[in-house]
Amino acid sequence: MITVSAFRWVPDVARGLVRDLRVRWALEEAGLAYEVWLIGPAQQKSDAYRSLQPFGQVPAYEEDGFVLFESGAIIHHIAAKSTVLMPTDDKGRARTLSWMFAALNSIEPHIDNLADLDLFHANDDWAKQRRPAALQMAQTRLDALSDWLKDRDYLEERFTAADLLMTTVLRIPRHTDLIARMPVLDAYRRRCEARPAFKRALDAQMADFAESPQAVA
Ligand SMILES: N[C@@H](CCC(=O)N[C@@H](CS)C(=O)NCC(=O)O)C(=O)O
Repeated sequence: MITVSAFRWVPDVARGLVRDLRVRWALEEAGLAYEVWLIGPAQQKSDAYRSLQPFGQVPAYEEDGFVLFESGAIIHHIAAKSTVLMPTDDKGRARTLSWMFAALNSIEPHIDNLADLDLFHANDDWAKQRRPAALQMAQTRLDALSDWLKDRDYLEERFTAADLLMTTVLRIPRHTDLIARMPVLDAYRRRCEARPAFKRALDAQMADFAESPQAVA
């Protein structure tokens, strides 16, 4: 059996964005059953949890005693089990991996940086000074992504694990109109989110939060 860790409770601003969503989505695409292990702050700090996820973050992934952490590595592992998520030829797999790294390494850090400024430091003077440059950097990367996608439905020939990761990255700045005012990226995000597996994964994450309306230890 596969088990994925997720937070029992997060504030509204994070619901639908927490990174276990990626793993749930990949498992849904691959048609693999899974259980969710809901954790709170006390478990996050525990030695037992840190032995699974060294930074105390979610998601952690366990499959019959085999443990993985880092959502990108987990998605890569799941994708290897599913032709829905990963091409079968060597070059196709390598191209998919390039785009998986691009999502997590070339785009997500700049999007995360902006979200961190906006959601956690909006009233700090240093953040107000930093924001224009952070926005410009995120915009530059998104412009390049938009250029790549302008004549394509997906990052490569068809939907892969790279599109799954990229979509979850593009969801992060939903508190802004950054993606909404980029028609190519907005249509791409919507195209990927229209997949039934995405809806099942999102519904499952939201249902777990609905079980715990209050912050808990
Ligand atoms: N690079 C990690 C990032 C995981 C991450 O940032 N998880 C967040 C939730 S989306 C978390 O656990 N935050 C709590 C913390 O960092 O203490 C991954 O992709 O798995």
